[in-house]
Amino acid sequence: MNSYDSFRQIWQAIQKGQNFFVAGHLNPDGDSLGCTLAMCSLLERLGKTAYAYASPAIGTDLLFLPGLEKIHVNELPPRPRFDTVILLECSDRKRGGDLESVLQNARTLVNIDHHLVSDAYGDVNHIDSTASSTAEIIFQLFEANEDNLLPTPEEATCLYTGLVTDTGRFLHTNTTAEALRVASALVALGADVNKINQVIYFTKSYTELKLLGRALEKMQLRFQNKYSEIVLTLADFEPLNAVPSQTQGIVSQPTMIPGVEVSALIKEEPDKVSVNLRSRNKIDVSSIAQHFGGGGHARAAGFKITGKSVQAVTDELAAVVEEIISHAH
Ligand SMILES: [Mn+2]
Repeated sequence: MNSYDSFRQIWQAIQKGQNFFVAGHLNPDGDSLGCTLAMCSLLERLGKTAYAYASPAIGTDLLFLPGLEKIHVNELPPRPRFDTVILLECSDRKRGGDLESVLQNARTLVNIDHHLVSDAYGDVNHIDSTASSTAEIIFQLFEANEDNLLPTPEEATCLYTGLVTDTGRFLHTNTTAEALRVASALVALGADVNKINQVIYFTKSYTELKLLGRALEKMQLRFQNKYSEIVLTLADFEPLNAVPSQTQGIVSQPTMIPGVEVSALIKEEPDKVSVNLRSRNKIDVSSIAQHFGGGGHARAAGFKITGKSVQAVTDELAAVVEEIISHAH
């Protein structure tokens, strides 16, 4: 099915439904939240009702997003009966959390995603792994609409946030001509680029900067300096009163070192170990993440493990990375 067909099916699903449930993935990032908000705003403009959901929490750097107060954080509806459920950014039907009660009662399930390995679990699916972000796809969906509906300035701000965060401020290899074209169109439609840049990129707390310092201090290069490993334990977080979500951006730092192919940030959390992976250019880290039950993109991926020590996870990951690095040319 080409994208024209799936966009047409999505518009048909939007026209047919009245009550919508819209959600992105767990631990929502800028793309997930931006798309959820833009989609809800669009649905409301069309006279529909939309229940926006995110779980378990929203990062402080995303609280500026227009319409954020409409999101039900960690709060599922008491009577989960919706005509249509729109899942964004969810490579499988569990990525949004425990939504089975909502999904099973929905008449139509729409799945819109750009992840490399994504199940076509919806009644209507639009999966495009060439898209930089789901925000890029949502903008294309607008363009595929026959009534000349365009994003409002607020919706444009939400979608631009998805684009700028998923492309790492237009620095990652997914910064395609199409990504830039969509970004340009969103700016023309009134996306508040200055505010987005100020809040997301030019604001860091004292704690976050101290944590960055601690992380860089602990960075180790292994396997002919092709693998960078940073392990942050509870003993690193506690003295700073820091939480694992305050490590954003840290994992990308080591990939600036020439020769480093894979960077891993391994975080000990009270109930699990979570790992972020980045690749400089050759190695597909999503396949490494999948090995451990996680997922993501070729250049950015991650996974979480419960019931294992941080040392065990560190060792198992290193063994997998060593194997892959030794076979990469
Ligand atoms: Mn995304």
